[in-house]
Amino acid sequence: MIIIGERINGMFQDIAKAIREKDGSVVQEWAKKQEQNGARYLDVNVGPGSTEPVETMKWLVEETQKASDLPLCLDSTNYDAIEAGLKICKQPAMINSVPAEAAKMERVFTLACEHGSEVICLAMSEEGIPKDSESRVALAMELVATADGYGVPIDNLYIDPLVLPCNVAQDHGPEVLETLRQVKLISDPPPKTVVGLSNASQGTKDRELVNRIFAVMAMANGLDAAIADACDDELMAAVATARILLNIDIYCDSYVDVFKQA
Ligand code: THG
Repeated sequence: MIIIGERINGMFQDIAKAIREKDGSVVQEWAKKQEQNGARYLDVNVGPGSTEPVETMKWLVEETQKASDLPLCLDSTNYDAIEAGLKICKQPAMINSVPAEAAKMERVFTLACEHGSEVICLAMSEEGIPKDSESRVALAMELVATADGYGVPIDNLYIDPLVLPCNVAQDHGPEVLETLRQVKLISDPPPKTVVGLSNASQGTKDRELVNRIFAVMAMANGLDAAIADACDDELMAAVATARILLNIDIYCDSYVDVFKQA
């Protein structure tokens, strides 16, 4: 499983402050720190309630790219902000994200074709997030079929079954895991899968424990990527260990260090 570092997000107080004060050093530090700790992509999100999402996205992308060459995961529901970000990304990016809604799929899949982007596809529609795995998988199939119609290669698609906090939506947990399994059966080759890992633990007492346990459970069900806290060493060690136990990496005595350096 690859880690998409979650930390450059205006949801965090220090990033919100950096945005307000146009202090790029904070963004650059998080970019470097996450890369050093094993992140393979960096999520970039202007945060909720941004007054100028397009300008802020451009600024965050520029500051991030000053400090890291990792590909970016442009995280916004504002597609003008995504497009502005894509135009200045130095290498192909990931668009985060699109739900199964016709007008949004048209905009995002067209952008993805123009820019050679990967796309995170959300298992939700106008009606919201369904509970049962069958409905989530049906939405995933709709997204995959529609992307194909626009010419987006299946290798560029990540299905996100949508993780909700376990303290308020406990019954969704098994449905998310089952969706991860079933998505691998909908096409050959199948799309990849991704989750927003820290969602699982929002509002819970021992967040890091919830995150790392859910991470390895999801990996056992075929999870390919997670937007997660790359600076949580216990999480990164759990992921490295699960990769060994799932026979994804070859065992060596220092595999946790190797995972970070890879
Ligand atoms: N799927 C996709 N993209 C996503 C998500 C997803 N992007 C955003 C989010 N979910 C993943 N990123 C985060 C980032 C932070 C937190 C959770 C998920 C988080 N933040 C602290 C909180 O809410 O308690 C607040 C910050 C602070 O400590 O100041 O938990 O699911 N495709």
